Amino acid sequence: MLSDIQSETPPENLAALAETHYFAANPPPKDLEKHVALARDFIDYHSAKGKRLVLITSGGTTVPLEKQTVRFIDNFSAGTRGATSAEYFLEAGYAVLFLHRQFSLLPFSRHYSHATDCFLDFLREGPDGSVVARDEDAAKMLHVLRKYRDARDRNMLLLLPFVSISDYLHELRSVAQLMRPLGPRGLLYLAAAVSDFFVPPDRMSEHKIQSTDAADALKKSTATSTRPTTDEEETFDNFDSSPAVPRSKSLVIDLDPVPKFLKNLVEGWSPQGMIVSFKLETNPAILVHKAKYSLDRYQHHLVIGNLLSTRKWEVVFVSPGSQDRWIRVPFRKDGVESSAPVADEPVDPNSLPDGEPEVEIESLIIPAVQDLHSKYIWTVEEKERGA
Ligand code: 9Z3
Repeated sequence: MLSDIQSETPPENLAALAETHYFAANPPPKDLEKHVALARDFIDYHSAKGKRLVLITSGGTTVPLEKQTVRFIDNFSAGTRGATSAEYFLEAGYAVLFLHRQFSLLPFSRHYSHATDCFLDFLREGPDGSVVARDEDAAKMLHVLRKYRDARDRNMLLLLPFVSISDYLHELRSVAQLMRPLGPRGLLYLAAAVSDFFVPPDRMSEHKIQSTDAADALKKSTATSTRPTTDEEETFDNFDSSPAVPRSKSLVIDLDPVPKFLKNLVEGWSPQGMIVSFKLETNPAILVHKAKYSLDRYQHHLVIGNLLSTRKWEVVFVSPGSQDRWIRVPFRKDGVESSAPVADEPVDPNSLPDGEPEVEIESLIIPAVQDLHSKYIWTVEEKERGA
């Protein structure tokens, strides 16, 4: 049992033990080897050129309830933060490895793929049966198209998908380890919404969990001779062994905590890269505290805190040895310019205008992260020069 081994293991080895156990017990995604080969080529290509490279994680991880998965628990995230950030990182000259939840928003296509921005709404029939952009949308579409083509043609963007929490962790570990040759020029920007709880494989049903007892009789009759024995008859319900309407079962799900691998990431998988994590909360009273707690516990470089209700309007940067720094998009409500919010308190969501901000907050976040990354590279290289 892992718990027996844990009680005899010094604390510094516990993270390594949890890692060995988790990755042995939870099978890798079937495309891991293919993804690793793609990631290796991409990273080596940019590393050889001395470029900066950012691994962005984006979208929510799922927690399957069955091995042949019909049902799963999901984490909130459309992938907006990750996909939008990717565009601004490309703009800033970074190569971008985009590890994202399958079918979540992607850089560039995000402008035309949301349910309210269906790409078909931007098109019209042209002459001779051709399809062209509508006149009013053409300029923006051309702008997005050019940036997209440029990123692809210069091999600046690699897209790798994941679905479940275990896919995500396998992919993250492999890619982070491949980033070592980049040294401090590697940046990990962890915006994915990662499940905290999961069903371990030894407790996971192989097949679809049944919601009624309708299949029970079949199991009994196929498992035995055609005529049930007295014992089997007794296992049937004593008031109605074959009800006309199958009875519904309630489902109680017992989830284990997902091991916290940020420590392993910081110390083992990517010891030289700069690591930025996001902290998502819904309660404004605990956001900064939780961000600081995370920084203290994992000893990485920056936590960007955000609240579900205001995440497109403001975030807070929490980093070691610095004042907390709120980054906000300017806004107007009812035609009035926002007065500067209290410096170190979350904005009241009721004071925000309806709809989307006029400025994407990632256009402010990425230059600020880039600035910290420059300082980080300088500090690491200075240390190496001194050593
Ligand atoms: C975030 O906090 C992201 O900013 C959002 C973005 C998920 C809110 P959208 O994709 O949403 O734009 O719709 N991501 C991190 C969430 C998370 O799971 N963080 C962990 C935690 O809070 C730490 S790694 O414990």
